[in-house]
Amino acid sequence: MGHLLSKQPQVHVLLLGLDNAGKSTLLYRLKHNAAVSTVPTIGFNVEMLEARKHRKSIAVTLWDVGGQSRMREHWPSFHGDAAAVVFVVDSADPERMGEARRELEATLRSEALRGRPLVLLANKQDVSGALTATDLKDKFGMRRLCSGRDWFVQPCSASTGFGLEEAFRRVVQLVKLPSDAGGVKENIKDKVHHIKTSRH
Ligand code: G3D
Ligand code: MG
Repeated sequence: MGHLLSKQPQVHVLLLGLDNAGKSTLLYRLKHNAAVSTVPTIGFNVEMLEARKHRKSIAVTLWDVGGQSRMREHWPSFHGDAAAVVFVVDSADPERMGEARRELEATLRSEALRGRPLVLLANKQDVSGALTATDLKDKFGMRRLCSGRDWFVQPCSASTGFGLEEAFRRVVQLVKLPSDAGGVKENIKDKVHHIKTSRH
């Protein structure tokens, strides 16, 4: 398995959003549906999923780096490798929409993320009264915010699983494959090592 995986093209995807948006729930859901490998949590969660693109098998590593301030300093080091961003929004929490939008705007300002595709997840669609994907698209001013990159707004519920497959498929569709298909496991090990050593 390890041998096979190391030959696959690999892409890293950042899972971002405010605390309580549903990132960890989403990752847990996806893992139980499609994960092929896991790495223990060290202040963040990471899962590798298999997908198919251009008739090839690819490895998609999803990084839920956590919203805690002590992890934020590491975000730029993740940005450099990210092929796409998935930004999760709690659609049932209108009071934090402004904050979520500002966070997304700040993230997209990162030079390392320039031109990278964005999938905005309108999560918690199972909650009655939740804002719809169209509401979010308008509230966030996506067309303007995301000019210069591919983007998509997907309604979903990390709790029920609704829309998650579509969300993942969309991410796979939008990412560009790196020309270099190095060993993803080595990359994860390096990154975990970097974080562990720079925390103290
Ligand atoms: P985070 O990792 O982005 O901080 P979590 O968010 O995944 O920890 O989720 C925060 C809370 O929202 C959790 O509730 C979780 O169960 C809930 N949640 C996540 N996704 C959904 C969803 O799609 N629908 C609903 N109804 N709830 C969701 P608790 O109560 O455990 O804090
Ligand atoms: Mg979390």
